[in-house]
Amino acid sequence: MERTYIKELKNKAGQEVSISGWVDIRRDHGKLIFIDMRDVSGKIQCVTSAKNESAYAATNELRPEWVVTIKGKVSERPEKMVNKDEENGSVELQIEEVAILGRAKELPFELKTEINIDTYLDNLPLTLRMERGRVIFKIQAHIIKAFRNFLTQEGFVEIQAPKIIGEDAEGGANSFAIEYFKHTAHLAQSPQFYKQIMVGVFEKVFATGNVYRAEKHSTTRHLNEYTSLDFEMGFIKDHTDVMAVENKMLRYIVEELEKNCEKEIAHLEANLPSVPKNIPSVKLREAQEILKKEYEIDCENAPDLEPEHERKLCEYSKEKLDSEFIFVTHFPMSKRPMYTYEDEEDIGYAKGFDLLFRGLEITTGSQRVHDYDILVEAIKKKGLDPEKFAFYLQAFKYGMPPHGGIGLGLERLTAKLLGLENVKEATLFPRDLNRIDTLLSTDKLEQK
Ligand code: AMO
Repeated sequence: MERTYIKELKNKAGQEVSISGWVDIRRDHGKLIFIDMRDVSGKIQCVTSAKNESAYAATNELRPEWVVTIKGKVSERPEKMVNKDEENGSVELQIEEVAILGRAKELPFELKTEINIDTYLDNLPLTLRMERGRVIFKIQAHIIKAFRNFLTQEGFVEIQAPKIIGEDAEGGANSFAIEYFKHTAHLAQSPQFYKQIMVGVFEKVFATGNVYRAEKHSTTRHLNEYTSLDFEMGFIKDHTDVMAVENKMLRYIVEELEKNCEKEIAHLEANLPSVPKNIPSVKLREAQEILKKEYEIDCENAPDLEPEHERKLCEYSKEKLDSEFIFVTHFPMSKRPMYTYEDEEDIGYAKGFDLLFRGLEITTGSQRVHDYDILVEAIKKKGLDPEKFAFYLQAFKYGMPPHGGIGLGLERLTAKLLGLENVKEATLFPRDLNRIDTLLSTDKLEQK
């Protein structure tokens, strides 16, 4: 008999079906055994009674997480047993035959139990099967899909940027060095150079891929490997064109989640934001004035925002500007990478921005320098050697349009959209200071 996906069962009362999946929960009630079965599409309650000897004996063997095929008849539940909260709450499956496809050892804990984050991370191959994990990563898949769809519709071409690079793209210290035959290479911190180079080919490009940061922070917002959603576009007037595309893209992503993930969002009790048509934007210096006036935080002349400042600015934006998003522009050039374009009308400050959402920076973007000579000078000004950037510089040597783009942290966006406290909850297999799947032994690290 052909397999029926569990979500179809509500329309199949009276029919014989065959379903396959995992035993989610088993409950014994006197002479009845109830098995909640789970597949990728949903859940269904299956039942057998001691009266059906062979079915009862086969069902009696089953334990949580065993993988089985069950044949049986779908029946309407009696009125008072209908569970309106469940998709298949009006039906159940009367078990006739059970075939075991895969057995599971005894679980270390019940999948319904509340567990702390370390236990959750130690047991990911199992804990990701819990409803919460399944829901979070299903929504995340929709975020990436919406990012792709939106940019494709806008005429951007998807590119794959390399993850092994020679020199560190951002010229910073936070890169992992790796052995590369007889050489030292680095893991990419961003697709920055390659997306810019590809503007010279396709004008508008985007990439979704893993990037690596050798940051020794152990916080709720830092990962050592994360997914960067990047786009880069040519022929812009200035950074505000880039901000406008990001604004429109965020509206699209939220709309798509509302359309496609209603149940999942409800399960997490998450509140999706409304993304304004025009996300408010302030210069860093204006932001600092606001922090002083409204919150008595004295940070004028600081080159960047501290996490507490980001939280307060978002609070302000929500209350006073009716937006959970706020752009902060014009950071000092000294704090921005060498490819950042300086504002001719505000010398010393960048035509670049951060986007803050619900208290956290989720994006950095800017207009880029596209003139070869100016870029060489900018590299030197940062104390870097243009020779080392010769490969990247070819793009500029041979003609580039004014362009700009963004990098958006997928995990930070997911966490903030869904109200998760830690970005690790929005990362399938998080890598941090102390963990690559399993906890790293400090002894081993020291021996190396
Ligand atoms: P930046 O370094 O600001 O900019 O990174 C862009 C966005 O990536 C996310 N992010 C992180 N997420 C989790 N863990 C981390 N350790 C981490 N570091 C950064 C944040 C951040 O806003 N090349 C530029 C982008 C550009 O200008 O196009 C860049 O990478 O959400």
